[in-house]
Amino acid sequence: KVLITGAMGQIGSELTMKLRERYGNDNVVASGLRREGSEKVLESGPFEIVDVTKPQQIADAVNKHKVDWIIHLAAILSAVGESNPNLAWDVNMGGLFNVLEVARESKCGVFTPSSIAAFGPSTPKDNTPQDTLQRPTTMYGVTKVAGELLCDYYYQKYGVDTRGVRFPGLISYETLPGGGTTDYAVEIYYKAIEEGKYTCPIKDGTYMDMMYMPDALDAIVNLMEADPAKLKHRNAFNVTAMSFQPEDIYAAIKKHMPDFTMDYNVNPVLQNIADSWPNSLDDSAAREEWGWNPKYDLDAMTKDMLEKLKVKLGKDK
Ligand code: VAH
Repeated sequence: KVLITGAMGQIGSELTMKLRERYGNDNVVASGLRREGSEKVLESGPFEIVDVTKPQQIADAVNKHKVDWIIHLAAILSAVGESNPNLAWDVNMGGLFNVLEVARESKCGVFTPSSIAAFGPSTPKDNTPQDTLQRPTTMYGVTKVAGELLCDYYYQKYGVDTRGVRFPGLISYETLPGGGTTDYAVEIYYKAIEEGKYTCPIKDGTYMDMMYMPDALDAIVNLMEADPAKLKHRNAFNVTAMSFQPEDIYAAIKKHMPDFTMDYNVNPVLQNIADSWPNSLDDSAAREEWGWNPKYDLDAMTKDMLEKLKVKLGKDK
């Protein structure tokens, strides 16, 4: 049985539906701060109110449903984290610590994602290695590196089966991202359809790793189901599907919508964060140890995103 924290978020709302299809509705317990958000999640299986900063609420959900895997997605993302670093520390570090403690006591496995944000300006930027220098300069990044180390600690010291990937920016059409630095790559599709123009907050030439949500969900399932004997790494596998700059995603959309226009109004806070992150990751460890193999590149993602968003926004007529 699986408990998903942050199940109403950008990843959680889609992962819940995928896992319910795969493992059965009643075997996947969704949870969040409030009984609000994706109707599909609320109607298709069990839901619990869980604030991850309150350990008893995690323990109650785990005990009530006899959970043996916790997929911990509740987090404050990079941009929101810079405007509220204390909250980011409390939720990201406090929440993860609470989840790991409950997992230790209840003998659960834990999957929790790290991020390309776990790297900083002194990390090699191109083809960033799996094992390298990690001196992030955002509170979100600090919580991600510390989270990776804490998950390793709980595996080595207590035998908790902890696993995780370093996600790049994730792009999807179901649920908006929750205040990250890569959100522009989601917003641009909405604006292209709704307004035919977009003002980009990230400077052209700023490369960041990105991934379409279907590949991200496959990464979580494939790592969770991987043979643990094959895992040389445990947490924080580098995974990526593409790396692009604003001009590239603009051009990919323009192939389908020739009248689409884009200009720039750089947001210094977002630009600062983006500049501190890698340009492209080396994800060979994930490919070797558990068969990571993304399916969507920029053109395939753009074609699917525009098709699905036009339906969602009622512009497919
Ligand atoms: C963010 N979308 O921008 C998240 C993610 C790599 C980016 O961690 O904060």
